[in-house]
Amino acid sequence: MLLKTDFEGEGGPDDSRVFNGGCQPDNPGGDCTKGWQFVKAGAEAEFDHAYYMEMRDRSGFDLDGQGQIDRDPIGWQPGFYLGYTDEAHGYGNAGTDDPPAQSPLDSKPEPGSTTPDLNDAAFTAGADRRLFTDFGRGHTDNYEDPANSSVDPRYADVANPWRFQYDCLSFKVLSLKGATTGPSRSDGDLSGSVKFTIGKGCGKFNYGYGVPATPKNTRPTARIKASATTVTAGTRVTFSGATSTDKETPRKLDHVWSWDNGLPAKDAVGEQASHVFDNPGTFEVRLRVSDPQGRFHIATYTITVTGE
Ligand SMILES: [Ca+2]
Ligand SMILES: [Ca+2]
Ligand SMILES: [Ca+2]
Repeated sequence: MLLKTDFEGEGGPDDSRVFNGGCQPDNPGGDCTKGWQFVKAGAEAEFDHAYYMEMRDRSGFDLDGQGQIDRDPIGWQPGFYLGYTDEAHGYGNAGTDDPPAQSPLDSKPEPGSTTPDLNDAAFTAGADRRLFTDFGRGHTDNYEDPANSSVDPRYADVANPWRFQYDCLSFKVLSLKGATTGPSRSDGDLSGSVKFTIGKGCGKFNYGYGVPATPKNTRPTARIKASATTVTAGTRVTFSGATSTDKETPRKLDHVWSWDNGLPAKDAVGEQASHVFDNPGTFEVRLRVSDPQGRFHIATYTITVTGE
């Protein structure tokens, strides 16, 4: 057997079994062999399933294209545009099964209709076009969602309404200025004030711009080894802190010793140190080990010194 995996509970993009293909060095992007691409089949896809919002003074095919028919008057009304996309479902508002994969959400929807009036889709400061919410009973848009049989009482005759009940987004258009069509220059003159409420139903999407979280630094663990535990006065005892550890930087640690019953003295530094105990008594040797970020740990070791 060469490979046995379900690619769900194991593996990853760095898995050596995931071969990403290769390109010839003198023509990157041109002559490439096809390879595997790692997809987390068991996890939620990082496709866009999202609302897109923008102030639209005009729509590309309406200000000059006039409702896509050059004899028609200008159709699309300026305002606050709310677009919905579900890349996992596909692309476009045609060619996919209902409901659309991308579609403007309609400020004055006609649930169940496959030929809705989208010229009034934009939200405006008008009393009947200023609110959107997917909280509670939510928003029900044009078209149908065959996968949904939960009828919206507001549109009781639609058996399979396309309902938005994500507890994610709610907004109210407070005011709009420049809300006539045009001018024809590309930046338009539309501006507005919109109040948003964002709920717990909104997911997170990683566009790759975030700063990666730096892993948390842990403190070292100080350890002391000594050449003796009980000595006679005047004997040199050697100490080693070499078995001290640190998860992140085990080779970059500072060692500070104190011989004098733990007083905060810097009697010696370095991984190895030694000391002559001249007087009888019990001495607590301390080793303070710190990492480059300043996190530290202290170990103690008791030396008993007897009279000569
Ligand atoms: Ca409409
Ligand atoms: Ca305008
Ligand atoms: Ca550390």
